[in-house]
Amino acid sequence: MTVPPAAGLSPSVQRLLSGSRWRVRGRDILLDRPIVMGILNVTPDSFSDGGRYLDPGAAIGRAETMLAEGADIVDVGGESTRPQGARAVPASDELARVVPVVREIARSMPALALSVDTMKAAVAEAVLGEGAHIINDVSGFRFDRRLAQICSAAGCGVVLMHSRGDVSTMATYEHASYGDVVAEVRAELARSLQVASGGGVATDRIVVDPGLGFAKRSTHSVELLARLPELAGLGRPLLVGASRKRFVGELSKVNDPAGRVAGSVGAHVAALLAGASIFRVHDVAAARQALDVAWAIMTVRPRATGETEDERT
Ligand code: HH2
Repeated sequence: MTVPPAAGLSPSVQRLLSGSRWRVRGRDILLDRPIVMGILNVTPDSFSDGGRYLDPGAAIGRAETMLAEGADIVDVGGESTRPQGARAVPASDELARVVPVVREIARSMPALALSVDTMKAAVAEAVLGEGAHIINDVSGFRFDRRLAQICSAAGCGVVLMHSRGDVSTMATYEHASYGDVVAEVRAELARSLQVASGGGVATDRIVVDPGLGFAKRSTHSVELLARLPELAGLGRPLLVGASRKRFVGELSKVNDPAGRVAGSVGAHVAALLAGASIFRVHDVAAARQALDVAWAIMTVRPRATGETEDERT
């Protein structure tokens, strides 16, 4: 008896298994299993881990731990967008924070794909020169149009995240009024995709992200997660950043971001079931374990009528 390998699997699993890959600089990231992106904030003021990894030695140690815990990508950020009182950081400060860390991770941890969370062309240029593979722009190419040309020239991977407003307001509710949040996020991400392709970025280098918590109330973030398959219509793999976010705290009634690990894992698994491929997380070991177990269960092919154990294997 022959049964096509994907028969009986859900559309989101079939999409994830359809041989898709994210082409980043110098390598392909195969999307045939959940991809874990570990967060490394080298900032004094990030909402959940601000100040912990500002020292380059501490940051490198954290990257080593995340690699050992199963991270595929590490995302280094030098500018916080936290909900209360985030301020734009001058490029010189951001560079001083991220460059030494990026340089050392690129040298000593080649197994990690290296992403840098920045909205500035000058920072992107510098870190790509140090060996970064991916630029993660939470403005979705809204702020600095030169980013698209720089990413195109470097052939790096790009994360286009949905947000509204500027650095000081993008994680607040100031711009959080929507008719249909999913339709509007989808349309605004489509504009970011146009800017990227206008700047020459190849489509297969781009992933999109609904930007949970960015100009979104908790109800918006939850609805986006529930209706994630509608964003798959943009034709690009989906990255989701639910980790320790305010909506997880509100749903679980946990104030301290560090106490939201289990709730975050619940959101990651729900996002995987809805078709997300890449998960930006603080707690790598917990995410890796949960996503791998969920994925193993999701990819068991249902038994065809009359099919025996021998025929299945
Ligand atoms: N969330 C944050 C920062 N960067 N990038 C992507 N692609 N998706 C996200 O959801 C996302 C992101 C905010 O979280 P964090 O880095 O922990 O905090 P802060 O902005 O305070 O540094």
